[in-house]
Amino acid sequence: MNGLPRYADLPVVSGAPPGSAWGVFGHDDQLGTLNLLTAARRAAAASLVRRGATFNLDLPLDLPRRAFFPPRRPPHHEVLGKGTLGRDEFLDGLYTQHSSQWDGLRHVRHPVHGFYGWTSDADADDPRGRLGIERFSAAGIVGRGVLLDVARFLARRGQSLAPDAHLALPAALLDDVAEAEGVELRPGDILLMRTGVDSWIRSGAPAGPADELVADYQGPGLEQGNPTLAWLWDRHVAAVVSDNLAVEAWPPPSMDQFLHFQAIPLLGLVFGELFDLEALAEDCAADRVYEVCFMAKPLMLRGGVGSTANALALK
Ligand code: UVW
Repeated sequence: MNGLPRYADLPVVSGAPPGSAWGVFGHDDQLGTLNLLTAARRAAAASLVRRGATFNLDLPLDLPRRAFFPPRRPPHHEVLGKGTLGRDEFLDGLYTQHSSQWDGLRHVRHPVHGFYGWTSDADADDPRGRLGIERFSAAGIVGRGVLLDVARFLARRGQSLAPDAHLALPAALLDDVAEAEGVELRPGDILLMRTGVDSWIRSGAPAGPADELVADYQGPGLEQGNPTLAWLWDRHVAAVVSDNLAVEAWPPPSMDQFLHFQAIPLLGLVFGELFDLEALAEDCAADRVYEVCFMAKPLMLRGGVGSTANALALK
């Protein structure tokens, strides 16, 4: 898909809010930037698989061990029929956005303009209405993934990136990381941004009682504001996947500047969060190949707001 407008030229249809991509993928679109994952791009991504190596990108479902946002919490998993010939099990309290996750287009509405693509609140609340995560599931999220290992890049410059301290990363820094890695971001790519929060969460952080919400968390992520939105839109990424809490730095300076409100409902930009990029990052640092075939199958959950990640990278 070529000829997409630049961020500065949005919106492209009358009746669409300022700074929105509504109508770019058609009036009735429900996939947002996933439209950029064309068949040709998926086929090209498949050709990146040379060794057949796979990398799991999901944290275990019970991590993080403490929730950052109410009412999320790790699920309760129970195995039934122990000591018999057959077993069954159930998961209780699966918050699809507790662990490695996709933010679907129902996740947030813009405070003034509402949900993506002229979707009414009633429609977004209807279990069979628009923007449910089942659309992402049916399409699949398959394409060329590009790992930008910000944590490793900064560490090489002597700057360690604390997983629990606020740091707003300018999007232009991603250009420096890509250049240092010798990789180029192309339209329709899935950007995999690593800050090192994945290793911190895997190590059992944040400390403290597992049943208590993490209060006043601060963490690294993309800087809020139009330069970041323009950077992401103008590169025409199909999705932004990160290992941190919210793609953006946490907390945002104010709710007016909350990147989620501009990116998801206005641009239809697809976010993946709390992914585990550590093993992939180790491999990329070793072989200096930062492009992968990325595959994910969000849950076929009708009317869903988000999904567990269910993601793999192949090299
Ligand atoms: C925020 O909305 C801040 O994060 P998440 O996408 O996990 O809900």
